[in-house]
Amino acid sequence: MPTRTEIICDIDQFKCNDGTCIPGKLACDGVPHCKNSSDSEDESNCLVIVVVVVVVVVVVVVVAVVVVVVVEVVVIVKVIPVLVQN
Ligand SMILES: [Ca+2]
Repeated sequence: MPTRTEIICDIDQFKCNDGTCIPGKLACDGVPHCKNSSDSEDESNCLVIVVVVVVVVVVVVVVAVVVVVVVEVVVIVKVIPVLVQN
């Protein structure tokens, strides 16, 4: 039984469907780099990556804003009355 050699790309590389490894920075740069590909897979699914990054950034910002608002409300409700009484 013949054995298939699995091509393993480095962690900073993108693996094309034909097994070719290209530098990761060439993926999603708007230029097809996978040679034997009709659908230039190094340029597909890029929108999904962008959307995921945007969603993560939005979630982080929203959480940060909520934390700041909660801290400010706690200061206003708990700390200021104590300072005013003293
Ligand atoms: Ca590319």
